[in-house]
Amino acid sequence: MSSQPEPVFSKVAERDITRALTSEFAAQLDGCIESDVLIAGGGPSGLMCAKVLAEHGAKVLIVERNNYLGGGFWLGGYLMNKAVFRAPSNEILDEIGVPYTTPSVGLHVADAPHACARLIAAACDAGVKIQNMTSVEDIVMREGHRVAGLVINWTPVETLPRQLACVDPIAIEAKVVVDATGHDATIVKLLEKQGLAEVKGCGPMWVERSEDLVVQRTGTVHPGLVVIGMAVSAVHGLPRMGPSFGSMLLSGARGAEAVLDMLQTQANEPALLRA
Ligand code: 48H
Repeated sequence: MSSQPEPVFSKVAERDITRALTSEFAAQLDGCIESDVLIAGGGPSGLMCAKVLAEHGAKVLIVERNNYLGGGFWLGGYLMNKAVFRAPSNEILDEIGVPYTTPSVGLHVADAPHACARLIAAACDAGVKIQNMTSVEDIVMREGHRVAGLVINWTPVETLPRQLACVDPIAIEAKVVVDATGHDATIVKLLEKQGLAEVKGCGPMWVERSEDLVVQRTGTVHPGLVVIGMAVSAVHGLPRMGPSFGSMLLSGARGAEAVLDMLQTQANEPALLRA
């Protein structure tokens, strides 16, 4: 008679798994109802911004409508899985441990999936929380028109016919909101609907000008709202840069500086948060 082999895995039943998931999920969502910073969009600019902010001790949540983070960073250019980084943005690749080649002075090429995976890991390691499969539907506004949070819903809800899925969203609050939704500039477009902002749309490609301009124009567009990454191009009508991703990383880092300044100002003048 053959004896049963020793089990490999710990003794866990289905109910244990379901309970573990629901309690961890509830705890995470509860912990994210109020954050220092909410970042809409988990592409390269949003991930970079979140990483820097979390490294400075801020409580950061990324709200991402896809089931994966990384946005357009996974593919690089033309489905070739390679992404270009112009100096000095390769210093960020060094910092997060992404190998790259240097075909000519100041021009660096990395495997996009490797760079993307490392950036996601760096953001998670820094303590950034992630709510994926979650779409931003609207913004929370306070008197004085300060952006004070995001209205979110499960992504599948927006893809179902209205008569099947009339699910009300929920709101989460933050001291500062960041629009990192890429070409869509979703959060600024929501302000545009209220007549409080304008989204001009990206201009034609001109890499040399666009990357500098994106970083230079990164910053506050409305009280409580910072715009980073490709959303900066869309808002200000800047030229695009194609598969050159350095400006997305540097814009994320510059946006983090703008957020930290805003958090500092609010800490010095707490009445701003109540306004
Ligand atoms: C939740 C949302 C919502 C929403 C969108 O497109 P991304 O990669 O954006 P960036 O700015 O970090 O990077 C841009 C880069 O990938 C790129 O496209 C470049 C450099 N193009 C150059 C050119 O010439 O075109 O990521 C945005 C993220 C995505 O993951 C979206 O799913 C997410 O935002 N998102 N998340 N709620 N309403 N809208």
